[in-house]
Amino acid sequence: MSFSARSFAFFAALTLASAAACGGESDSGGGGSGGDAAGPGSTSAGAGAAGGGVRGSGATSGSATSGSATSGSVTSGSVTSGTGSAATGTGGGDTTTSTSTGSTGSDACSIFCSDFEGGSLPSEVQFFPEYLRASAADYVKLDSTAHSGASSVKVSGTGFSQMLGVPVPTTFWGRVYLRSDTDIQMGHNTYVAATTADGDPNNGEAIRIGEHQCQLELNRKSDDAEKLSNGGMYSCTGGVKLVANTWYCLEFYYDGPGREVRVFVDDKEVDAMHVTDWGPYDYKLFKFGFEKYHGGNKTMWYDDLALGAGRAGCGP
Ligand SMILES: [Ca+2]
Repeated sequence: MSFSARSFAFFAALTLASAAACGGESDSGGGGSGGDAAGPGSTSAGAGAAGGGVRGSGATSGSATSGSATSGSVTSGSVTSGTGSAATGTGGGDTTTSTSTGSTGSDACSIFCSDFEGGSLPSEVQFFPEYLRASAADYVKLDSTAHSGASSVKVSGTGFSQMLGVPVPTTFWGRVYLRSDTDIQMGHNTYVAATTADGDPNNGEAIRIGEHQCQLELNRKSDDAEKLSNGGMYSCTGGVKLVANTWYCLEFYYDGPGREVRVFVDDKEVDAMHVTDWGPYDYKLFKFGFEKYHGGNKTMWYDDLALGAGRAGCGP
């Protein structure tokens, strides 16, 4: 569908419920759509995106909780909801101190932190969808365009879904620095998400933070409910806009049982994306990368990821 035709469709949908804005998310080329398309087969094989692991440690010494994630698989059972102590873990290969960016507190890394400086993707991070895991390197790799240090995660968003997942408890805070090679798009796509399922983009519920109508937006997979950062107008007017080749500090709070999601950009809360009635959900996995429903390809970089029971903040 051409840009103009799609635009017309959007405006035609304007008078309908906002939930219809994505039209079922079914016009994305050959790559599937909206998290609802079946992938080309599914196998459990694949070596995984993880190499020698970098296990992030908290910014403070704290009492360590033993991380039990092992290379090649990530067990959700190994993740604790955080007790205020820093997780240092024993999985993976070389252990390096993780992010020291900003005011990362003792519980901001209680789930997982990484500055992606370890020379390979941390072993706790796995590529999804699983049926493409064997070719994960085509989509995700470390890159020298970094927010901290010399390395970040580069995501080549050329397919329907190319995401990295980290197991999380059902309530968590997150902080990640992100940038992309394009201005925020009019088409609908996802940057990060929390999901109740196993990581397959077609399974379970997913509460996604991404782009639509040239602005940041919050979107629910099951019914396409959407919160645009401009307060709901389906136009490119207003809202939070991320421009090309610029690092942004994205923070998010997912409270599954409490049915709440909060989003912050560069320390400022995006009030229009605050929901208190989405759920209850039993989140199991946090994902970051790029998932494409409408619109063009996009290359994205992620650095200084912090997932924990407490808020990391953006810091200096
Ligand atoms: Ca880094």
